[in-house]
Amino acid sequence: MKGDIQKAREIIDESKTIVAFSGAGMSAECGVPTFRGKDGLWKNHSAQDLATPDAFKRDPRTVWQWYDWRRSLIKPLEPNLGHYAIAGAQERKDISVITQNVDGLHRKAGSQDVSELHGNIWRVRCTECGMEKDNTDVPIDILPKCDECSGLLRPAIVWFGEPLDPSVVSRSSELLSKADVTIVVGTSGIVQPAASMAAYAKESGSKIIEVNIEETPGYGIADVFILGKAGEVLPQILEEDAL
Ligand code: BJW
Ligand code: ZN
Repeated sequence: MKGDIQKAREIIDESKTIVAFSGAGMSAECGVPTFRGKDGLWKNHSAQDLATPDAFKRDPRTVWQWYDWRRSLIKPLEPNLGHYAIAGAQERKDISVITQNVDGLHRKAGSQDVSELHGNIWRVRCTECGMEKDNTDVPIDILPKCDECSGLLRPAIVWFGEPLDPSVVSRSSELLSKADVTIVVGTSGIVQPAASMAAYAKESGSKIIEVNIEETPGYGIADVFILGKAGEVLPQILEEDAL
């Protein structure tokens, strides 16, 4: 691990353009539950019943109750030292964030260029007119209505079977194609199309540093794999005076 940290620091040192590509493990130490694994959300909650457009059509109340619970859980949480290490590196490097997380913690830590592939739990969108806006109410009115057209509002999150926002995908592709190094952190690398993005970066010439508490399917493409927690490893590889 010591050697891997040193190697990662060298790669980052030589890099001008960095992308931090994060998944749920990035926020795990803050107290945000991950999806897979033994304490993951999908252990006790069915993705089919909660995170698909069909589920929302069938039973919007249950889906909203689940999001209300998650919003109340996330609201008081603070970013961890890993989020802050990424935000702090902006002073020295061209570093942007592409995240699958919907919790908003990268922005809360101060990262300015954040592409949210799967949306944001603090935004709502009208199912009738498409109006989208911030909403941080906790609790939120279950079955909230649009101010403009009284249509039913939904969480502005990408559910299974839904396409990602094309403008977010194209911006992410552009960033990954230009990256000297991509730091892949805390993602199981199972959910598409996000799961293919590190490979795309690699094909475009980016080095890959992966940080995870276990090996992942994408493990093979990493130039450096660091087994450890995001909040502990990222400061060690990103902060100037960490060693
Ligand atoms: C740590 C750590 C620490 C822990 N430090 N590390 C077969 C059937 C049905 C669908 C499909 C299929 N095959 C492919 C699909 C498509 C589907 C998909 O990929 N499914 C797979 C599950 C198979 N994908 C989609 O549907 C996507 N859309 C799409 O494909 O559209 C096509 C289309 C085109 C045109 C028209 C129409 C459609 C959309 C995917 C949306 C995903 N949404 C979710 C959440 C919604 C709910 C919500 O948040 O409110 O996004 S699912 C969930 O998984 C969430 C996450 O962003 C995403 C990724 O998970 P992530 O981040 O990797 O987390 P975990 O929990 O999996 O992993 C955590 C990792 O952290 C682990 O590795 C730990 O070891 C590690 N870790 N602590 C460092 N401290
Ligand atoms: Zn509306």
